[in-house]
Amino acid sequence: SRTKMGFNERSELLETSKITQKIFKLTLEKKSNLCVAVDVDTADKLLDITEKVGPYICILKTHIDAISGVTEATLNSLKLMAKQYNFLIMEDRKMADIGNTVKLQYNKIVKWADLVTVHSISGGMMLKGLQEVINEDKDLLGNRGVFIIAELSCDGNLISQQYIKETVKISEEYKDIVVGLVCQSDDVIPSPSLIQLTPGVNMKNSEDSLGQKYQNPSDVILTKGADIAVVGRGIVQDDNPAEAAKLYKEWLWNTYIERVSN
Ligand code: 5FU
Repeated sequence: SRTKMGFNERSELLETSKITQKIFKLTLEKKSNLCVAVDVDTADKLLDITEKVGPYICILKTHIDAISGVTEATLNSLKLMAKQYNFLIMEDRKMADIGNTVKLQYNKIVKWADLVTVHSISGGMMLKGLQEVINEDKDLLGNRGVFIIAELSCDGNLISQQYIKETVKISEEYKDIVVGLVCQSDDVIPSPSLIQLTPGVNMKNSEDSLGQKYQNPSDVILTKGADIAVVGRGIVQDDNPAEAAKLYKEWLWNTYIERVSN
């Protein structure tokens, strides 16, 4: 099964896309399957936290529209740090509109973010819009990828079993750009060539006051099937974000090793 296979083996599968291979390779090089959600409110904090957690992460996840003061220079600094510390940048935009609109939005994001998230609500044509943006530029081919939201971590969300099934189908139709699914359980992703990204991870809390549900690093990797775990406030709001990132990184990676070695 997918969860028993190592990232190395999965990266060598014929159906694994170039950009997915790049992610697998990066996790193995850094021994990190930690994605940090830098949910802060200013550009200065964004760069400050990124500098601190950079050495420990495979992906840095942003909600750039929630951060004030972000300029071209901010995005350039972010890209430089991504190079320096060897991580990918993902804009958690959760695009959800018709193909043409999504294409316009993605034209901006594609310049600085390696990865982007989308909702499948509008169906496959939206993915086609993204594919067109990527195919227009030779340098982007194989260097840009999409995570599709199949499940949400929050209480009371409206996603149904049927919606999840249809979402998986779409992900398989656009395998050249879809690197994986954002989901909460190990039975959503059928193919070892796709990555399970799972948010809602925290060692100290089990929920927040607005419906977020947390699991600890062991559970999320061992029983919920996450390949890469997303941690936000557990790291960003810690007194020492670098130490916290290191702790989460080691716990998550050791659990992944445990999962694939028995
Ligand atoms: F798709 C999802 C989801 O189902 N749950 C999430 O929490 C995305 N997220 C994001 O992960 C959310 O928008 C935050 O950026 C992050 C979780 O942050 P936390 O501080 O660890 O709760």
